[in-house]
Amino acid sequence: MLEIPCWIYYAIRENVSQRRNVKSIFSIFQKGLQKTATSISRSIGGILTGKEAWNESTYEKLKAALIGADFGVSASTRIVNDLKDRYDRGIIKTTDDIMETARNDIVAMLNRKRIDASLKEGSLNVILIVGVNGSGKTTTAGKLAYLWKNDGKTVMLAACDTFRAAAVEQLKLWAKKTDCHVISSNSGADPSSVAFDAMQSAMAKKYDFLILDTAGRQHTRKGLMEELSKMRRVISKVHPEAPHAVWLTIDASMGTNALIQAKEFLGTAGVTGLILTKLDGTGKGGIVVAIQEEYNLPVIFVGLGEQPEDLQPFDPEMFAKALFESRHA
Ligand SMILES: Nc1nc2c(ncn2[C@@H]2O[C@H](COP(=O)(O)OP(=O)(O)OP(=O)(O)O)[C@@H](O)[C@H]2O)c(=O)[nH]1
Ligand SMILES: [Mg+2]
Repeated sequence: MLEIPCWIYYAIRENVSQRRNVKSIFSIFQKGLQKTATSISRSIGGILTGKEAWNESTYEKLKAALIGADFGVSASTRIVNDLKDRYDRGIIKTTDDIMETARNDIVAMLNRKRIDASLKEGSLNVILIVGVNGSGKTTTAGKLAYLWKNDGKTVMLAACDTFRAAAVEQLKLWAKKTDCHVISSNSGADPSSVAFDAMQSAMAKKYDFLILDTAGRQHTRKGLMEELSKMRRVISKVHPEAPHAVWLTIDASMGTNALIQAKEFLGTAGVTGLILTKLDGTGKGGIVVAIQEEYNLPVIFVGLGEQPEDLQPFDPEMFAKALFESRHA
């Protein structure tokens, strides 16, 4: 089973009891994944036209439909092989059966990945948010602050993107919206010095969470990637266990480029988990599966829309159910 740290679930389940329920969380997944779900149901729905027997062409079309939604060759092949096996054994025969099999296979694949649940309740958790330009780092930092504040936790934000003045203002807006303290400096300051100040302040004031927003950087820019390593070193000098998590935000519409980004950041920034953003804006949400299959990196959160509550802890069951609904029936 995927071991999501229990505090993440607490964060969301507590919210649930106060304001929402599992059904409405599922509706966020459903709405956010609508484009991918529609593209899947269109492409798979048209494959079985009559009562004819399934053949190689059926399987090729099924595989192409899955690859078209960015599930990746490996996951798509596994699902199609499973479909073939089940059809040959007479267990399945309809489009509904295809959807159900794919749904179950995907849940099984996603649940196979384990994560190091090293984040704790009752002490400071330092989260470093990294990623390429425009991938959703600042918005995600703000949405995480929103989520944890609603759970009654104390959250500090640190504007370590000192590259763009607008970035500090953007984070300050989130701090205001979520009623969180923000540490910032002048534009052009060393991001590591902002991180250092924020670390000292969050520790002294016994915050539950410190979320560090960083500047966007292309994974190909060596100097900027080394800047991240320096930040990590400075942070760990203040607290040997920090950062407790390094989360890479990836724009879900990036396709295979997302896989390349993940690889580079994994190497230099010590990424411990992924946040797939903007899933609502793409018909290729299968990338969530492809990226977990390719690297042993768990998807921790998914961005399913523009609203603060649209950042959700990743739930394989809800994800697969939202994608493989039998809408055509
Ligand atoms: N629809 C949608 N939009 C999102 C999501 N996450 C982020 N965005 C939008 O994506 C755009 C870029 O987000 P930012 O948070 O500024 O990205 P960033 O990585 O901080 O950008 P830089 O700091 O410039 O590297 C903004 O317009 C956000 O509103 C999401 O899950 N869904
Ligand atoms: Mg930003």
